[in-house]
Amino acid sequence: MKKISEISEKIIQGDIRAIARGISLVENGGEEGEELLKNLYVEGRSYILGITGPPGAGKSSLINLLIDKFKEHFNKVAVLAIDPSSPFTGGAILGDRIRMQTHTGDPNVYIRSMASRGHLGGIAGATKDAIKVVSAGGYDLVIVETVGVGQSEIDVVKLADTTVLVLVPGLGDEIQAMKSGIMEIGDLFVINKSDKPESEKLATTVRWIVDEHYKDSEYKPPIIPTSVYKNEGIGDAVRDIIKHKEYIYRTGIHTNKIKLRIKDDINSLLERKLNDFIQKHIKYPEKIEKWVEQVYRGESTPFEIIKSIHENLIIDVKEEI
Ligand SMILES: Nc1nc2c(ncn2[C@@H]2O[C@H](COP(=O)(O)OP(=O)(O)OP(=O)(O)O)[C@@H](O)[C@H]2O)c(=O)[nH]1
Ligand SMILES: [Mg+2]
Repeated sequence: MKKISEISEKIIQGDIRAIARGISLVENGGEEGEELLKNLYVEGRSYILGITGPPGAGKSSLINLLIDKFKEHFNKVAVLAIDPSSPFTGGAILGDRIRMQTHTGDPNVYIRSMASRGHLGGIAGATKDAIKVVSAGGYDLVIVETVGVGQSEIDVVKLADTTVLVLVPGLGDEIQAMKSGIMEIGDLFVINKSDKPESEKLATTVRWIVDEHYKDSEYKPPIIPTSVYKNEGIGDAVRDIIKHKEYIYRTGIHTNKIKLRIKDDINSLLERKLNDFIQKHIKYPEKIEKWVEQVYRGESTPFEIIKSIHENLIIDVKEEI
């Protein structure tokens, strides 16, 4: 296998195969992935667009059309389609490939389906690392597609600079559920399949909820009707996405987002390193079973065990950091 330093070098040069390899390495969440990220750490270099919404809303079909328009604003576009490996969204990976295949063969468009595999940080952790790989590879726009509205999707949404929530007519109760919270994650609301008759009613409902929710704020999310079938509204969506981008850059929101991500990177790395240290130095794998037995037999409690570990640990810090 190629050395990690060689793969890193090639990723930075924009080599597609190295980028694909790099994403697989970080998906696996092992030491090689960490080594790679050490070589290519970047934050804030690419603009990250999250596209989320219920299954079958037309997210992939929309992205396929958006990419063409985005080429006027960005040099290279990467799409990471997140597959939460849930049985409810079966076939998503194949569907995404087919729906976005217009761009196969275009060296400036990279489309990849993501899985979490062994990553400790779950799908959000794997996505976060994959964003760094494509970012280091020179993709100045990274689009992250996620399905649904569960916690893991919300975690993924937090990685984005701008989030588009795609809704479609016929959701019924889902809109009710969205009133409480989900509405907060959309910086823009796209009402797709507006070729369908009920779509206007949905747009009105969403407008009402958004107006209520954002009545005191400077930024009010736009509501954009689109139809992939009729190729309508795509230009409007791109225009409003770029407007949001400009808004967050102008107001310092973007800077804050980046600093938060950096803080998160430091914290999770520190946590992992401390955990590794503990596992290594207190012979954790050998002792854990013994401790479990002690607690099970009522001879100790988790608190007492931690106390005795703590009393026996001598951590020497060379200097104030
Ligand atoms: N009528 C109509 N159908 C659409 C439109 N956009 C997409 N579709 C159809 O909706 C279906 C789902 O489209 P996808 O693009 O795969 O939707 P998705 O949100 O990416 O789906 P998942 O990734 O599986 O959640 C496909 O059959 C599309 O052809 C639209 O504007 N109007
Ligand atoms: Mg899709």
